[in-house]
Amino acid sequence: MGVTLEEIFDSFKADGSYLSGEPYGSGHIHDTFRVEIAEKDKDDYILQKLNNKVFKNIPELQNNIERVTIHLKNKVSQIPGSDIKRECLSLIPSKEGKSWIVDKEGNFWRMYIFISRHHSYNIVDSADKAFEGGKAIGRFQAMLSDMPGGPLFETIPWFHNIEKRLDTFYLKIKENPVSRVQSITEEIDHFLKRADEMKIILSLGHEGKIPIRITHNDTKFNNILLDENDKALCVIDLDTVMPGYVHYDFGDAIRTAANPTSEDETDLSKVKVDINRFRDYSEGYLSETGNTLNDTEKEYLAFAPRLLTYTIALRFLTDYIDGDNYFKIHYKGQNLQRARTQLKLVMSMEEHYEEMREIIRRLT
Ligand code: ADP
Ligand code: GN1
Ligand code: MG
Repeated sequence: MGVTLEEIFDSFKADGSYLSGEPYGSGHIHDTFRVEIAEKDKDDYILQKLNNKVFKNIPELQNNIERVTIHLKNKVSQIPGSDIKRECLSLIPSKEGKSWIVDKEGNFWRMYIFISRHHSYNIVDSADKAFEGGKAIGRFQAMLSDMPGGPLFETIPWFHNIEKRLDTFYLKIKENPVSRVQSITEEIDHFLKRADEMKIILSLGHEGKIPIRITHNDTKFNNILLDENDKALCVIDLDTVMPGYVHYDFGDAIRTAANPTSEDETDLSKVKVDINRFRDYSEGYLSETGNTLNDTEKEYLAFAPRLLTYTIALRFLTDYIDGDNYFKIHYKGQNLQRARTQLKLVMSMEEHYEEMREIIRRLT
């Protein structure tokens, strides 16, 4: 890279001097680095080179995150004993007073305080972790429910809109830009067969039966940080916080919290919904939101994991057909593997659907 991490770091008003910087985390979108500070008593930082192919309007994106983090900080600071630097993301202003910079190569960067002593899990292996994850997302939605200042900017238009996602899928199949369609007809059929039933959440929205709220929209479990005792700490990755249905957050979190394997597990016999983890997450989530959700929202919670797992599987396969332009991949064919793994999870959720509905009924 022509610009060094240290130069980027120096463009922000940090407290402390740069010691080292290393790639960090397993996000699929940005390039994330942890910056270690020479002084041991000072906070480390997270530097992110923002993906502006995915997020086309960085100033509006950052404006959203400024609004959201200010509001969350206000809420958290009212809780006695709270730890403001670890329970919400803290953006660091640049020396020019903005919350991002553009480097001499035209790349956008932002910086946060590194949340110390956190645990981040790609796979959830205990009841308590799932429960705490549910609590974190429930509380996050509750805290944002009275954010002032009008609707947030839609950082990715139609992000979870399954009709639009299907339109793009059909278009890419037709274009077949890198000649991969021939080899995945079986997977394509699985998506086509389920396309109609996936539109139910959108229909409920159009009919006015479920409200638009402020949602996170990317509640993969590794975006929920737990503390050193594995208690809910902080929800991160705020790029897609915008108007949405609660089902989007609930469904995406279950997709990861209740799958005992990785997102691209190759042994499909291991990929299935873990009903216990589903129950634990639901309990945590409903302990924070049970009083605010309406009856229709509750009734369709159990369907949400099927929709979100299907949607994200569809996006992985679309990206595979397109030649892997969106999600970061670490080996050839990873997007196809992710799509297959997620499809298998959809099927398992279908098999266990009645049990999932019963669990939600009992909890509400
Ligand atoms: P992406 O959109 O690429 O997933 P994220 O914002 O989720 O980017 O960041 C990637 C990873 O970096 C996270 O999963 C988490 O492990 C880590 N991370 C991000 N922000 C922080 C922070 N403020 N403190 C500690 N770790 C962080
Ligand atoms: C991306 O940014 P990250 O890695 O937390 C993606 C999500 C997908 C997820 C699949 C902005 O999440 O929508 O569900 O990968 N984020 C964006 O793992 O597209
Ligand atoms: Mg992330």
